[in-house]
Amino acid sequence: MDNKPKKQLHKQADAEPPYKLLSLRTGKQKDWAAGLPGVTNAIKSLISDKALVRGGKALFKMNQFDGFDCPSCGWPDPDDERSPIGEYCENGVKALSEEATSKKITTDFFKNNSVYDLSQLSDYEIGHLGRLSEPMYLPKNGTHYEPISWKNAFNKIAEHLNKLESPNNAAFYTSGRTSNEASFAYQLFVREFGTNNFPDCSNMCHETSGYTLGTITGVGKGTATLKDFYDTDVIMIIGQNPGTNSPRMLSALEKGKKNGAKIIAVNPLPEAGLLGFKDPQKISGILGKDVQLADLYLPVKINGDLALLKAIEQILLKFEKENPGNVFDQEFIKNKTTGYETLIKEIENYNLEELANSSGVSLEQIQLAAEMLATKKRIIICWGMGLTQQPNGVDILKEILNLLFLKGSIGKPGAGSCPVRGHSNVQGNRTMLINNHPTKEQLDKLEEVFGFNPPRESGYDVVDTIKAMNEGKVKVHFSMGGNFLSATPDTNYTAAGMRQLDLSVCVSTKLNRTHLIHGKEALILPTISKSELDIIDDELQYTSAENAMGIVEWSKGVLKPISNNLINETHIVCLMAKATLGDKTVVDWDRYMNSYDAVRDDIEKCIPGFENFNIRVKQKGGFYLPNAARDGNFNSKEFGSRVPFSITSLPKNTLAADEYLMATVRTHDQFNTTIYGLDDRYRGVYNERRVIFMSKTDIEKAGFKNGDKVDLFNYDNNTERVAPLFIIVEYPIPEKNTVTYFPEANVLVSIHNTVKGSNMPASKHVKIKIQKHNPFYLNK
Ligand SMILES: Nc1nc2c(c(=O)[nH]1)N[C@H]1C(S)=C(S)[C@@H](COP(=O)(O)OP(=O)(O)OC[C@H]3O[C@@H](n4cnc5c(=O)[nH]c(N)nc54)[C@H](O)[C@@H]3O)O[C@H]1N2
Ligand SMILES: Nc1nc2c(c(=O)[nH]1)N[C@H]1C(S)=C(S)[C@@H](COP(=O)(O)OP(=O)(O)OC[C@H]3O[C@@H](n4cnc5c(=O)[nH]c(N)nc54)[C@H](O)[C@@H]3O)O[C@H]1N2
Ligand SMILES: [Mo]
Repeated sequence: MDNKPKKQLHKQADAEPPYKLLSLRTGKQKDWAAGLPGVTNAIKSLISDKALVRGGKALFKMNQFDGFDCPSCGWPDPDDERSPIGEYCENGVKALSEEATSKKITTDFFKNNSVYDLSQLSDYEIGHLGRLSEPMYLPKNGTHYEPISWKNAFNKIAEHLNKLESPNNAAFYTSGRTSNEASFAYQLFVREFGTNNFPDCSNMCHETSGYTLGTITGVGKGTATLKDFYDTDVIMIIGQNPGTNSPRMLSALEKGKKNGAKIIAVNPLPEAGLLGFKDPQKISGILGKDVQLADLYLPVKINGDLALLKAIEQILLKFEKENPGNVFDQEFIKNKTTGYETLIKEIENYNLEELANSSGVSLEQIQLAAEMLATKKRIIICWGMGLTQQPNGVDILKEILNLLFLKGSIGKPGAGSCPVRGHSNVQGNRTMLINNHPTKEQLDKLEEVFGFNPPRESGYDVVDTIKAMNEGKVKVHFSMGGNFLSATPDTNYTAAGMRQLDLSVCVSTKLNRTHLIHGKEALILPTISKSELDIIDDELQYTSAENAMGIVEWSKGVLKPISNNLINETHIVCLMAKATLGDKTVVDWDRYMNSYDAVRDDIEKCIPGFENFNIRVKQKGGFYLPNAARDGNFNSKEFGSRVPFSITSLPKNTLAADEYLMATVRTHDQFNTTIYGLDDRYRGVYNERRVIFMSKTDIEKAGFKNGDKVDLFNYDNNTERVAPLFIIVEYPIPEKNTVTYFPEANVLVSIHNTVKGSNMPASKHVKIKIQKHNPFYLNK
């Protein structure tokens, strides 16, 4: 057999999926989420790809006490009752069938398809090729990936890392699925190698939350627990789409409502999962009885949240003056905060009508919201990407904290902050020290326990890494999971940076575009997934993860791995460390390779809250990590034990007559850059992803029609960015606001458009212009 790859002219792979339209169908938007269609759709997705046997078996073990952690979102599992048929939602099933598919990509497939050819597939098609099953290597000037032995792969990595002028010429990315054990070993290797360059998916996700909460309260995590949702007065859900992105949250909301809670939803889009709910796990839900969720829906303008919060505070202040002590928690304010007087003066300075105008919400509706909050003491405020990805996201979150502090709604049952995390272990990755800004205490501890000198200066985050690659300062890029190219902003700029690398390495379960937009040499290292058995020396291993509410629980896969040639993430780290550091290392990597218990023992030595880790992680339901802010004990570096009221200022959102604000969101059929399907059922959009939602008025004013083909432009920093060939979909959305899907629209998100303070890409606040489609722009 001819083993040589097919010869063909070297063509550079495309950083974006083909600009091809499918055939859009639109239908009615839904006003409730989950229920029977949810279950049927989920089961359909299990049957497709013949994943039924593998996926179906695994389903019953997902999120069970002795099972594995769902690979989808980070919403916690109930710690009392769990459904005997599995604790999952429609999108959890889709995530599972995506990774538990029986299809796999073999070395022959890579031999027959060049990297360029693969780039001509859509992301949906690439994802449906199946699981990666062998380590692959792309040589310099190569057109096709070739098989490589694991040993040679680790030697290549070592060779490249060791010839760098400085360890800071390498960057080590982490996506949020990596277990605590693999993450801890990973950061240990990277720091022993000598850098803090840890770009991670948090840098695009909840960095804004971690930064703000950490600065103000001393703990960079939320405070509300699942139990708090069951017994509370008001739940506000701002800039988050739980029906699609954390469907199991709907059960908690329903339970809270049953016990008397009111829900206020704040979102430019009337998302189905905010309005109503049918629980697919319950007979009443399956039969179609839906529960109304939001008692009040506030259609805020994109970035109008700060004005809205200030308006609510002003009305509450008026109530407080009429009824002293009955609206604000004066005791909390007196004992736990600073800056109350200044805040009050500041709130009073605003003109209420102007605030309402800039928020986009009518004064009557704002009044209703304030009335719902006025006499209530237990308030939970949840938020998602709608806030964290705004340029002034830090200020918006500070204003949320102002409101919680005025109401004394933090540090007590039934109340608190709830940044709804994304990836299933994104919070755990940070706890395990995947952090480009480690604290002195954390580094001192590593030094004390392991005896090497960890680098002390801060490293690169995602945005810094992309810039550094373009400036030639990062030459090796290693990805522990994820899809760096497609998840990051300014796709063409990022691609230009990736192409300058000497080596790009991805530890992955599935093929994605980051494998195709590579360094001069590239490696794909296939790994086992969460649902698969992880066996070392005949002994089944388990890993652990921390959910969005700070509970650490174990996870044990149940399926036979898709291939015999996969290595689990922890072993990949250890083998890479041994190859790179050789005799110099002070860490006993073999100990970690023999059993994850050894890694957990060292985590216990280095990270507070993990006492008796190996014993407690096996407890039913896991254990809570300490969270002083949850107990009402604040201890921030800057402010000490009293939390400050923050003075924030309103953003100047000026748009030219032909400019619009664009937010990029997820459809119901994707997990980040993994495209499960082509529909966005709840929003009534089928079989197309290149769509832009616009209001009826804007469509008419601009002289367009519903269904018109358009090109989208961004001109930040004097650079023209184009996303050609989108279809206008008329949608109930505030004027001058538009919505597109991520990752297709990432090409428009400028690398310079970032969140002040957290340096996250501001992917929900992109200034665009819209023009009638011109085929000229289809040439890449
Ligand atoms: N099925 C599925 N589950 C997922 C994911 C997935 O892709 N698919 N991703 C996971 C990850 S990593 C994350 S971080 C989470 C993300 O979950 P979400 O935070 O829900 O993410 P998005 O879909 O980006 O959009 C959030 C919402 O913000 C709203 N929005 C936009 N701009 C504004 C604004 O200015 N103000 C307000 N108030 N709202 C605004 C949008 O209309 C949208 O409803 O989900 C996680 N879970
Ligand atoms: N414009 C815009 N951009 C955004 C966002 C947005 O709202 N708008 N959201 C941002 C957010 S919140 C996030 S979190 C990031 C997500 O960024 P990433 O986490 O980088 O992206 P994912 O699409 O989740 O990564 C999918 C890939 O992970 C790999 N994978 C899956 N499971 C495993 C596993 O168990 N182990 C390993 N090693 N690999 C695995 C597969 O190969 C798969 O192709 O994107 C960000 N980008
Ligand atoms: Mo995320």
